[in-house]
Amino acid sequence: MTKASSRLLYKRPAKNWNEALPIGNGTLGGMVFGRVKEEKISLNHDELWSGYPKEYDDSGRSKCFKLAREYVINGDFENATEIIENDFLSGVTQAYMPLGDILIKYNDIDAAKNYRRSLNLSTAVANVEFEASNTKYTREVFASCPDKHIALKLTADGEKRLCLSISFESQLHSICTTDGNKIYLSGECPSDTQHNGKDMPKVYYCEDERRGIQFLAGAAVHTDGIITDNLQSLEISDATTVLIYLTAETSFNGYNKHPYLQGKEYKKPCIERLSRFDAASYDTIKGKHILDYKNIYDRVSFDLGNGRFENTSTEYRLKRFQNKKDDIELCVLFYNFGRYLAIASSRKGSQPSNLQGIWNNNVLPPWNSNYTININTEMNYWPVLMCSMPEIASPLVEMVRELSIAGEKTAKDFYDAPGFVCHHNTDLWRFTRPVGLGNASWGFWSLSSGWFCHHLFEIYDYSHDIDFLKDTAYPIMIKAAEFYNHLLIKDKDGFYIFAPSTSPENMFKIGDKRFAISPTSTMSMSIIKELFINCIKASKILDIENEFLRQIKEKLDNLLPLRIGSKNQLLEWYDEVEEHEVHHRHKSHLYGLNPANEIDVDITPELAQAAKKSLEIRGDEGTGWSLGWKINFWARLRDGDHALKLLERQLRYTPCNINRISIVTGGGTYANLFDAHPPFQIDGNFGALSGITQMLMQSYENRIILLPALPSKWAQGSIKGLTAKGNIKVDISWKNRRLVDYNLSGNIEYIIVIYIGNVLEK
Ligand code: FUC
Repeated sequence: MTKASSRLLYKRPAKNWNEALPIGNGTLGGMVFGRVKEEKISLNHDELWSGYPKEYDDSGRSKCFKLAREYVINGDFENATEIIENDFLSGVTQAYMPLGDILIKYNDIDAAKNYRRSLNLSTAVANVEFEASNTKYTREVFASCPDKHIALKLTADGEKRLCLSISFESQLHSICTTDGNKIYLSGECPSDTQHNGKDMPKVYYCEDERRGIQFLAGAAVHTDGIITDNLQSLEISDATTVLIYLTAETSFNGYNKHPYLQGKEYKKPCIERLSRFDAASYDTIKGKHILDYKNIYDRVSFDLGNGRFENTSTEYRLKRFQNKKDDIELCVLFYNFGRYLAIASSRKGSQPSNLQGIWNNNVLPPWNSNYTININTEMNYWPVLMCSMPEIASPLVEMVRELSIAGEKTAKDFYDAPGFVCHHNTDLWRFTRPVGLGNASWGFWSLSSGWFCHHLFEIYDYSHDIDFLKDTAYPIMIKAAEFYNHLLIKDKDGFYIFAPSTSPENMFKIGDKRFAISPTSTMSMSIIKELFINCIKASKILDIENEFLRQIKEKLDNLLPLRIGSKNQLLEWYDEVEEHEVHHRHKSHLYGLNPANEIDVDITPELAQAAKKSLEIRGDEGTGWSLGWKINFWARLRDGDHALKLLERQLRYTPCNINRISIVTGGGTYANLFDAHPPFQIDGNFGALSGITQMLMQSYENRIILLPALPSKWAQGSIKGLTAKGNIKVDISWKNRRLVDYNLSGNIEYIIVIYIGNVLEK
C-alpha cells in the first residue's frame, strides 16, 4: 500500500473543525487541528447526550392510527394526514453533545516553516511537525482502544525547549481544576434539547432531579521539564518532551437508568485510569494501540495505484480531482479512510456511530447528531461485514436489542400491536416514538425495526454463527415481525398491505396538494417481505416450527408485490402518483435492490430494469449519503462506470465554510475527507465504502460475483481480504480490466455459482 492511499497529508493547519483530523477509539473522539501556536483538539465522548430516560403517556394514540388507516383506505388522504400530524406524532430525540477542547498554547514560537500535518491510516496515528526558531517541533496523537486514552507526545529538538500551557474549554456547564500534574474538566450535559419545529432549538439545564449526564475528563502530564500548577491550567517549561494522557468517564448507566439519580460512578474510574501510566508507558500504549488497530484494518488491502501523489497534500489532490480524474488512488484513500472511520467510531462496548460518527463540536448539532434510522445509521453499518470488520457491528446489535425492549410500549400505545417498533430516529435513550414536529413524511415511518433486522440476519449470513442467530438475532426478528404481521390488512385485490405508509421523506401530488401518507409504500412492503423471508429461513436453520411462522408464511405468499409503472419504473407508492420531488435524495422504493436483494440482475432481470429506470428518473445528484447509496445501486446493476461517476461526484471538493444544512448544494467531500451532506454527515463515507466494495465483489447466499462493476478507469489493481457471505475470504486481482487471479478461502463448499463480471464461471 502506498502512502498516497493510506495517509492524509496537509501542508497547513486546519482553519476550522471541518479541516481537522479525526481520531477515535469508539468512545473517545478527537479532532486534531495542528495549529502552530495553539494546538487544539476538539474532544468527544460517545455517552454525552442531553436528556435522561422519560416515561410518556401515549394512551389513546392507537385510535388515531386506526382512524387514519380508515381514511387512507377510503382515499381521504387529507384527513389521514391531519390526524397523524396533529394527534399521533409526538416527542423529539435528544442531542449528542461535544465534550470540549484541550488547548495547548506554545508560549514562544515564531513563524513556522516546513509544516506538515498527517493522519496515517495504517497506524491510526496523527502527526504534526514544523520548524521554528531553529527548532524542530513534533506532535503525535492517537486514541487507544485497549487503554481507553487519547495520548499525545510533544517534542522540541533544537535551540528552544517546550514552553507551553495546557487547559480545557467546554461549551457545556463545567469547571476546570488542577491537581499536581493533572488537569480536570468536570461538567454536565443539558437536561433537555427542545425543538418546536419553528424556532431555533434550545438546550436547558435543570438543577433538580431532571439533571442530565455528569462527566469528568482529565489529562495527566509527564515531562522532563517543569510543571507549574496554575489552578485553571498547567504550565510546562524547559522541556524537550511532554506526554499527555487524556481520558473521560460519564455517569451514563444505560438507556433506561437516570444518569443523575441512578448514575454510575464515573469520577473514580477516570482518576484511577489517569494514574495508571507514567512517562515510561508511552511506547507500550502506542504499541498496543497500533497492534489493536492493525488487527482490524490490515484485514483488507486495496490497490489501484502507483504512489504518484504520495507527497501531495490531500486538499490539493481533492481540488485537482475536480478537473483531472487521473488520481485514482484518491478513491483508494477515500476507501481506506472509510475503514479507518469505522474502526475509530464504533468498537465493542461503545455506542454505535451516529450521524457524525463520534465527532461533533456543536451543542446544537445538525439533526441533533442523533441516530436517523430511515437510512443514515443503517448505511453506517453497510460496509462492516463485507470489509471483514464484524466486531464493528456489535454496538449496533446492542442498540437494536435495547430498541426491541424500549419499542414494545410504543407498539402497544401507538398501534395496539404486539412486538416492538421504532420510527425514523432515536438517541442514547432509545427513543422509539414517532417524532412530532408536524411532518408525516419523515415522522410517520415505523419500518426501522424491520430494517434493523436486515442487519441482524446479515451478521448470521456472513458468519454462519448459529449461536448468534439463535440467541440474539432470531428473537428480535420475530418480535419485529409480530408487529407487522399484526397490522397487515388485505387491500381491494386481496393482497396484504401495511397501511398507511410513507416512503421516507418524499411526497406525492394529487392535484395541487402534496401528501406523504399512502395506502402503502414499496419500501414498507419490501422491508416486511425481507423480514418474513429471513424469519422463515432462520426458523429452518434453527429447526423451529410454530403457528406464528405458519401465519407469516401465508401472508408472505400474498404480500403486495413490486409493481412497474407506465414509465417502466418501479412504483414508489400504492398508486402510480406524481412525485412531488422527482429528484428526491431518498430512493426508498429501491430498498429491494440495495441493501436487500429482492431485485437481482440475475434472478429478477425485469425488476432490475425497472429499478434502473427509477434510478435514471431520480438522476445523479444528491446529498452526500444519497450519492453513496447510488454508488451501491449502480454496483448492483453491474454498471461500474456509472458507479464511478457517482463516486467522483461524491469526491467533489466542498469548501469548509459550507456546513449549513443544505439539500440543494449537493453532496461532496471536505478537505479532511469527511463526507459533506452538507453539513458533515458520516454516512456518506460509509455508503461510499460499501459501494466501492460492491463494485469489486458481491455475495448472495450461494453466489459470489467477482468484479461485478469494474469501471474502465480502474484497469488494473487488486483487493484482498474481503468477506463474502458464509465467512469466505476473497482476494481478487485484475489487469487490463480482466481478472488475473482470485482466491476464495473458508467454507466454500456451499457456493454453487461464481460470476466474474457478467460471465458465469462455475
Ligand atoms: C434524513 C435525510 C436528510 C438528513 C437527515 C439527517 O432525514 O433526508 O437528508 O440526512 O436524515
